[in-house]
Amino acid sequence: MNQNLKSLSKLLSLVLRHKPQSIGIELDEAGWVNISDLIDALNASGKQINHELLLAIVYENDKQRFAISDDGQTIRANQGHSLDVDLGLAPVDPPPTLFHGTVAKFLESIKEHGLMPGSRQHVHLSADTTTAEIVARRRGQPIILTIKTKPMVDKGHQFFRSANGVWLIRSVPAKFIDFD
Ligand code: HQG
Repeated sequence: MNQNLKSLSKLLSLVLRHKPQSIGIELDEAGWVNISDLIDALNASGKQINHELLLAIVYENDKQRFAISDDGQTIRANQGHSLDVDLGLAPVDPPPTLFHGTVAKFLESIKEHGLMPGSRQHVHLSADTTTAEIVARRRGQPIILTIKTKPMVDKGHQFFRSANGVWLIRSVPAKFIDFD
């Protein structure tokens, strides 16, 4: 993906996950916005983008961060929202082990409070350690935490999987985290 597409993709993440008001649009309760309205608003705020470029950003995106509705009219972010949107995901049975990549400076707090979503709606987990490492490396030397999911499911915790394969959960109490 070239630099222009990358920076537009970052802007789309900002607008569709966190701050639609920054370009004067609103998302519906499930996080969708009309594609033409989005393009008009981006153009009005000085960003050069058209329908073709938007589709290129969506389909070439390394993490498939965005989804286009079946009728092709609307777009939303697949996960990562801080906005209170209802993605309409049904709870699914997780694999026995999931992973979370973090860094040393957060460990004490995670040991005390468990994994918390911070500004986002969910804690993000991954099914493989490689992905968890990539997530953690954004912040420094990766520390990979292992979460045994069965005891959590038994206690009624619900796991969701976003359209792009990220595991989402409201929180992970410390007792379910393997820190070794
Ligand atoms: C940490 C990117 C202190 C947590 C990535 C993490 C991912 C705590 C940070 C996606 C804590 C939150 C999400 C506690 C958790 N005390 N720190 N109790 N509980 N933390 O960015 O998982 O490129 O909200 O370990 O690739 O790092 O944007 O979550 O370090 O998939 O699509 O608090 O964002 O995807 O940070 O990353 P984030 P994350 P995109």
